[in-house]
Amino acid sequence: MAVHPATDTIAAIATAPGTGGIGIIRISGPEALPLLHKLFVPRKPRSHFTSHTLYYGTVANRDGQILDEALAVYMQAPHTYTREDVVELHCHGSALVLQAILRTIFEWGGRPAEQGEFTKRAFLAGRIDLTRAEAVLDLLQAQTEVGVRLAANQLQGQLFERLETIRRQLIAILALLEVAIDFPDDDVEIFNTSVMAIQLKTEVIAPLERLIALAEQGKIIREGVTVVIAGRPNVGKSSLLNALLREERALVTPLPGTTRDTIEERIAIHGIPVHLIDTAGIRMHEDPVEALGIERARQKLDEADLVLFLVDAFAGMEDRDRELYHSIQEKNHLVVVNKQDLVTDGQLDALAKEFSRTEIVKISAKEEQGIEELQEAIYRVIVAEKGEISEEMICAPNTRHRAVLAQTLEACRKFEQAMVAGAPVDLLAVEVQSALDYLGDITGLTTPDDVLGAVFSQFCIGK
Ligand SMILES: Nc1nc2c(ncn2[C@@H]2O[C@H](COP(=O)(O)OP(=O)(O)OP(=O)(O)O)[C@@H](O)[C@H]2O)c(=O)[nH]1
Ligand SMILES: [Mg+2]
Repeated sequence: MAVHPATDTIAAIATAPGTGGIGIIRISGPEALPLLHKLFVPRKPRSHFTSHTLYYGTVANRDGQILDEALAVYMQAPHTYTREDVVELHCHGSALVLQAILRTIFEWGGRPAEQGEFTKRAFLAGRIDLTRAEAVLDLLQAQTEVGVRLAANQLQGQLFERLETIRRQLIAILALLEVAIDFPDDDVEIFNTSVMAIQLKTEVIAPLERLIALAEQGKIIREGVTVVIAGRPNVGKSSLLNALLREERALVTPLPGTTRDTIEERIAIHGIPVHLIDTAGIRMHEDPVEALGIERARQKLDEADLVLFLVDAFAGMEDRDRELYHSIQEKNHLVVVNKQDLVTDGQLDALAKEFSRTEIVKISAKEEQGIEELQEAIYRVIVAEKGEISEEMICAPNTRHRAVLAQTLEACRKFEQAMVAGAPVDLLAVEVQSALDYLGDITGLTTPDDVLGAVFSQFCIGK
């Protein structure tokens, strides 16, 4: 990719919004060092800043008014995140102070960084490929530890390596085809269709299919699953939500109809982000507010990847339970019998007979019994549905990659068909070239600007 060094200097607050212990302002571009001289007064006066060294001093505005104490570091290109000159000011965390410093930088000629612009510059300078740039984004957004590992691996380029291997194979095939185009009358057979077909299948099509399957599985690590707790009023849904969260998040009372709206929280089960939803107990009701809550509960049931159908062991199965159970039976579900602390084993067994065909999990949300077993059961159902979490998934492609991989695969299949049909070599070469173009979209080697814009606009400012 052609590299045009940026002529302007960008700046932004690089730390998360809000008041923290420290706040970091990052400046990148040709004016970074001159800006440092204008803004920052080191405690020991000096005319020169050594690269990658931390200096203590004060930051002042254009009138010389001191805004904050800070640590400053100048990092000389190209050994920086953006490969440009970079300056970082580590200030106190106050948002007001950081804003004031930033304003001063803009007055001195810097300009506000756009979302993801630092990472975009790193990409444009050729320091990282697009899969790595996206990994930075994933790292920032990762919801669980496994998600962090997935992004970190992508950052190290594991996905990039796998794509490169496929790309090199396609280039080798294209090279052969081009020789055949250049020497049409040669007696020697330059390429053998059946050999090439096998090579295409094993070295290109199969790995592409594998990556697409991985992207499907990786989705659960990136996006997680939705688990909805459902049941009639008072069975202990909110108590279960609290037990799974290990905090008193939802109101719990002995009165039926306590939860009137859905409550959504996130937990992680073996690295899978679980979007947990407590719902209003479903029953016929005149109260318009509760009726709305029940309507919403039904909507959430439709979106659920898994429904936890909760039954009260003490009250036993009533017609209302059976009705609700009937309506969710087609969905992925687990029967959870709550309040086991209030009944004997004999009563539990009798209740279990109602669900002779499904596994049931017995818990006491109030006494926090059986919660771990329930988590294991949830994990088993998710994995049965979505596939095991494997080490390989750690370099799973994201949704954008998946779409492009599918296009690449389609182009390869077209090439395969054309080859089998005995199409002329120049036509074959066109198909291979289009597969290569698609693949380039993923790593950014030939990515059009609009794709780049879409990728980098998801970043926060300062990254
Ligand atoms: N003994 C016992 N009581 C429980 C258990 N789980 C919940 N309860 C009690 O059952 C009552 C209802 O609990 P909630 O968690 O509010 O029930 P809910 O299903 O969310 O009720 P709605 O929001 O009204 O639909 C409360 O008094 C809880 O303390 C349990 O495992 N054992
Ligand atoms: Mg409730």
